[in-house]
Amino acid sequence: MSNPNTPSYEASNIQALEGLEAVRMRPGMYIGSTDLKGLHHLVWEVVDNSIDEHLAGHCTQIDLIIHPDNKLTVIDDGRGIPVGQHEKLQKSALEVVMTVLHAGGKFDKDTYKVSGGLHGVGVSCVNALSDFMKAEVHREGKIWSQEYSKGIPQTEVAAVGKSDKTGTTITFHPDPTIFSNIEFKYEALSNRLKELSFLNRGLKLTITDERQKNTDGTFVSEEFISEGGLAEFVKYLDESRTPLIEKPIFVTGKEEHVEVEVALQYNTSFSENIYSFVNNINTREGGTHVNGFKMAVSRLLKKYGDDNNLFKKIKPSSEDFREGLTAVVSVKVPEPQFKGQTKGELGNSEVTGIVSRCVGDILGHYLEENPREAKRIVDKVVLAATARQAARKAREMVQRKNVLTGSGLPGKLADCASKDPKECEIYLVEGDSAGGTAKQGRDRHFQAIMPLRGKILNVEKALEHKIYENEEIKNIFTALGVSIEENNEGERILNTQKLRYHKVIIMCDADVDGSHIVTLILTFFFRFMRPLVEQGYIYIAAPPLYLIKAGKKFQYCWNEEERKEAVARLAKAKDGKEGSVKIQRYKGLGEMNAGQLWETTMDPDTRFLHRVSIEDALEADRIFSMLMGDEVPPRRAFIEKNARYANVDA
Ligand code: 0RA
Repeated sequence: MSNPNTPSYEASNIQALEGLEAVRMRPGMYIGSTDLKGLHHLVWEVVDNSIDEHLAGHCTQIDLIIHPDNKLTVIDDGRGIPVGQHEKLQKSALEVVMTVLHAGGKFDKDTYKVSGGLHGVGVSCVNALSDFMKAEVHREGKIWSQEYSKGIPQTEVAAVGKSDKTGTTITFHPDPTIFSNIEFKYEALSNRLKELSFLNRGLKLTITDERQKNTDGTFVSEEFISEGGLAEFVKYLDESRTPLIEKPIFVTGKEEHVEVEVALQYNTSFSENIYSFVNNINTREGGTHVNGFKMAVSRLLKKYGDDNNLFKKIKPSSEDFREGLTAVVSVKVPEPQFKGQTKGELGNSEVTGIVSRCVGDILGHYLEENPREAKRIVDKVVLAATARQAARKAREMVQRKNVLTGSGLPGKLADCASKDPKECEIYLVEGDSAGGTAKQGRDRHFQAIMPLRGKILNVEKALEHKIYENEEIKNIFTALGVSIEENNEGERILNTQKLRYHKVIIMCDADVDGSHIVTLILTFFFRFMRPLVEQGYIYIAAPPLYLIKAGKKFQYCWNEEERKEAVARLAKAKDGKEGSVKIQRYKGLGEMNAGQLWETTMDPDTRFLHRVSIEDALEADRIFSMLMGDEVPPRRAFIEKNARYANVDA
């Protein structure tokens, strides 16, 4: 009889198969979704394993290659996945790591694993969702290789050559029967690699896209390596803002196996931007590490201001201490607990005190040793507190006025008949004339229209109380039924309980000006109504770019591909000549009549709506600051880089 605690070779195979089958049956449970996000999740799952090798001190470079056939390769120079016999399961450890769910982890305990978060399901999960995968390991003087399909080994683990290096190379092809789209997005991958380079100082990350060539014939590629780490990250985030102090303040520390790294900088703007990470994973909802950070900032700045008699009659709220603050808080926690709706919030309570102490120590010394900088920061806090008092008065004026004027809805709003927010939509339309067309075209039962003059929404340089005096902004607040309130700590909270529409749809022209207006409006939402973005209420409408006509037949097109296809098809149906097909390029919404606007852009059965993610809004905010901010060089670089998009209209 064999030991019942030791599964036989057969039994272990059955277990592995059942695990893989579970992943294929319910991929969403393991990787969140099977859309583009889920697809990219596969990549991060593999990359995370290589980053773990780096965190353990064994890997200096990770290369990512996108192949033309939608295969993707991740190469690292770590120790290589062990290839020896796995005692219990009686097969190569490589095969175990690649095919047994949750077996991918290291066998040593002192490394920081990302498990427990969104990632950390193991490379076997990626294997299960790939119709092809190959692992190549350089280890013990040899190259070892094994191939898989849908997680099932297609070959034995075999030595296929000699090597004097160590490392792991994983290549996979996502299973097209699982994913709706298997085309990797270069931008998404390269943005995250850049972020990872800041978070892992000294680690070299490269990306090569074999689908795209430069003019000199080489493949499009980038290389990221950050010597400055988080301080450089903060500089990058604040590229287009004016810094208040010369260099970011940098904090590192370690307590009870928790590693803390923080960089912070104050700028002359009025917004607060805190990015936080746990074991390299973005914690969008913050958590105990961010709380610890905020506590330390308030505590130290308050003490400094009090000791030096800088506050006089003003009593700053905790938010006032963070106006114009950009910070990155990164912690490494051995066993992170994630909470919240999207598991984007760190829960480990011991981390609050650890971060607060580390930041407090270093910030305290910094303020004592740099009195000029300290004064500048505290003066900014005083300004924030003063402005907040003015803003409160302005807000109260606006909100009181609404009560006095009955319904208080803006005159420009063409409201819908339904009063059930769940079914109601509001279109924020750029320009009065397009607004008029939308009013005629809409289904007035559930669609409300509010014309906007987007350019007036320029919120970059305005003081907060000025913002509430802006007619367009007041209209948006009252039409949506949301208000800003203060809690006991003086923090501003967006009250969305009376939100009147569950879809807020931004509709602008499909040209460069229109996309600037979208950026502007998104930036406004990001800064003043962020919860609406986070809760998924904000959408962007997609008007068509072309109308293709041939005789009585016509077709709307949303991109170049569709246009080409439609021209060819309609020409064929008519007389075979492309010349007899008429192509109308829609530049503005104004070029469509009410019926056309309804059928292409507003009819829920046929329209395309893009739901705005917090990442979209964040990027809009960055672009916006760059276009509107004080610093000219990044703006020029941005416009030059994006000139090719601008040409669409030329
Ligand atoms: C298990 C144990 C060890 C390393 C790895 C797995 C490992 C996994 C991946 C996945 C991608 N790259 C990787 N690199 C390493 C420790 C090996 C040792 O102790 O030598």
